[in-house]
Amino acid sequence: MKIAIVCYPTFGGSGVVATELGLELAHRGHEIHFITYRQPVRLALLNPNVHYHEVIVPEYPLFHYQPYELALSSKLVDMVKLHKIELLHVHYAIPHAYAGYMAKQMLKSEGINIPMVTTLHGTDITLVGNHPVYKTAVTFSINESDVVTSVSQSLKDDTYRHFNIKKDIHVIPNFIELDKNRNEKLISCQRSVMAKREERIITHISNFRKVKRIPDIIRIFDKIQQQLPAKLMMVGDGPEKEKAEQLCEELGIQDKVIFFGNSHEIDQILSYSDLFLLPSETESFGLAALEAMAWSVPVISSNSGGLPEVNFDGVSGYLSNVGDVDGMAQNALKILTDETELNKFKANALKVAERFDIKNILPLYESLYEEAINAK
Ligand code: GMT
Repeated sequence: MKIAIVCYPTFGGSGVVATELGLELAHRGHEIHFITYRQPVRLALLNPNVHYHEVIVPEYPLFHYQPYELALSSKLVDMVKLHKIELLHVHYAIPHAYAGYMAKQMLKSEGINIPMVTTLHGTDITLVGNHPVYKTAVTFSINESDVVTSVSQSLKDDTYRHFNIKKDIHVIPNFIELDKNRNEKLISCQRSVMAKREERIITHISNFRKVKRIPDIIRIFDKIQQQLPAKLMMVGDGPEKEKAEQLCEELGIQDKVIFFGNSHEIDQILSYSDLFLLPSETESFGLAALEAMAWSVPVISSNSGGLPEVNFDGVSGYLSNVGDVDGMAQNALKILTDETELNKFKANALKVAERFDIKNILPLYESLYEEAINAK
């Protein structure tokens, strides 16, 4: 199949999922066209089936807001015609489903009928899309999609709860590539640079937005490090980062917390981590938690949104109510203080992650694509 993928090219989970999906589809022989405003961070172009088309939005001083949706829909129409693309797969409803709908309409006027699959990722429904300013257009573009998917059952329920959606929503969970090339030598050498042998390594990865409850992470770690030697790896960047650095100073733990900023070395960092923290206010899926589990790292998380669908309480880690810093710290210590317990949780984390192997999930997308193309 010839498929166009529209996504955010940043470090965010929706862009990562879209990129990994496109790469694996290309690997399986499909022709994939990424259409976005910058090359996605995880996009490797060295595959003859992978194409990247940049959406350029010229700056014009008359516009207070540059019209990205307009440029994107034009680009979609041009690329569909040029490359005979058969299907659009847009990730994150805002504004991609809206631009995709416009592209479909323009193509229709030229006699080209192209199906659009919209994948809902979370904040496009729970935080941003739900805002009255966007709600009407988001509802419209979801209802006008040919196929709608969501990354968890929880997100599907939220979508029906918050929007007047008449379409069936297919749940296709996020996935992970388990058989990545794992270079043992590099990994062991990096661990010794980051922490002493006896120190447990605790990690958090996100875009440091309010929804991630960054201060909770610092406070949970503070409680852990009072009981055992530990280091905290904070990976990513965003509005809450500075406040987090200040809190570390106030608590006197700044020498035990490393702020990496946005890093391309996620796999290396996870490979030597002992525990992952994700106490988010809400999380439609929690891809970062799954990435950690794929490196045999148990997860301490909140029990909100889709997290219970990924992190199994008492198996791959523990879940607590949002804001229960004491409970999360106690659960973390249960895992970290006993070597046998830690090893049990590590093995379980990997076992649970195996359920989300890309090899099991990708065919679900492929069969939806085929259905949509055949239904044209
Ligand atoms: O977590 C974020 O703020 C980024 C956001 C995104 O759209 O990139 O992530 C959302 O999509 C990910 C991939 O499907 C999910 O794993 C995240 O749970 C979801 N984030 C939220 O629901 C807050």
